[in-house]
Amino acid sequence: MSFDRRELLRYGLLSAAGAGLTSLLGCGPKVSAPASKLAPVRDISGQWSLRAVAAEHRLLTGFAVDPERLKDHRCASLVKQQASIIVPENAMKWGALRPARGRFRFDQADTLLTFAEENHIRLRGHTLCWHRDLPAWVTAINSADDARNQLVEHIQTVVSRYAGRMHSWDVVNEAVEVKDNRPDGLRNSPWLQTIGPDYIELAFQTARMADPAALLSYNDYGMEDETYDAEQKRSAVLLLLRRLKARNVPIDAVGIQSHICACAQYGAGLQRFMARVREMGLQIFLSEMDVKDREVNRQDPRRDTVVAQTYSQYLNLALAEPAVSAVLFWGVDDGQSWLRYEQGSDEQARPLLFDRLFLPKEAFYAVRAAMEARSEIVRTSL
Ligand code: 9MR
Repeated sequence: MSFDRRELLRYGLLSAAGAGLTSLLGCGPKVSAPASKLAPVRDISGQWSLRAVAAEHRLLTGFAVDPERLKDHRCASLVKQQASIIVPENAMKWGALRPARGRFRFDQADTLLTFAEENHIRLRGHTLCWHRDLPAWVTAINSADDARNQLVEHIQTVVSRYAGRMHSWDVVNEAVEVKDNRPDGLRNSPWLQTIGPDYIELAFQTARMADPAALLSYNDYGMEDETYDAEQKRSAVLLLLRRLKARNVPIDAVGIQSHICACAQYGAGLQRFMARVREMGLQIFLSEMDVKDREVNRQDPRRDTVVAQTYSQYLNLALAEPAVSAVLFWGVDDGQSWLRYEQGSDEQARPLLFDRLFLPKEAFYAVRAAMEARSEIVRTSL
């Protein structure tokens, strides 16, 4: 019996998504595909790379990287082989770019753009306006005029420096926080406190003027699963997006961060949210994907299978949405993931597609298969 490439990959998906893993997690039922006897194609180069498979299915794909990581040639070669888009994990945040008022430091960001351009990889900027990673001189600002001037100067300077060379910019990041209890759903961030709710519009307008070619996105987390909190967050984000669209604010895309969890359920709530975003004429980026696997028993040899299955379930759902145009993972290899040193420091976390030795894990094959399975209807619409 012989199979063509697409069939093999599809069977690969099935084998990555083995049944009966929910008992491992001690949480609700997970949608599982039936197991198959056929293993996925193990070659990950050329036509079998993530970037090649993604391109066939109308997707860009890649990783968050920081320039320091690219000094490790194993990391750099893997990024060149697998990515059609990258995003700086930290190198374009205020903390990296702004050592002092009136001063900019572009060395790290420049290194990344040079690497991207030399290797025909698109670069996505992250992030122009966020409540975190702000230098002390910014959080000390207490007048509306000063805050406005600094925000505008920052966005003008940074965005125009790279104008015409960026795929997209996360203009505003994580501006919604339901728990802050405002009727508009906005986070009580330093920018909101000084400038007021219009800081969001100001940031987008300034970015568009500085680079009319880059796609401009709003990026946020906590909108993915089927919990009450996620539904509240989705409603608040939709409210913000509708307000921006009603005021003709230049926005092109929404980043759904997708820091997903092996113990959560994903379904209709996310599907509905993505459909509403598409109806507003916006693209969707799955912008910071990884899988938290803290709940999985550390000793269990099937831990990687659970992570792979979570990727499969989430991507099978999300990639059915035609507005999704890019999938980015928040790091290249497990050794450097933020989940190892932030959020309770799970040093054992195995959330990404490659292990510490840069070898592909089951998660890689599950993701590649989910991209390959993206239907013809999705690929030809939009
Ligand atoms: O992974 C990033 C970590 O290295 C930084 O210390 C942290 C603060 O700048 O930001 C992490 O990345 C965050 C991203 O910028 C926005 N979404 C959540 C990510 C994980 O916290």
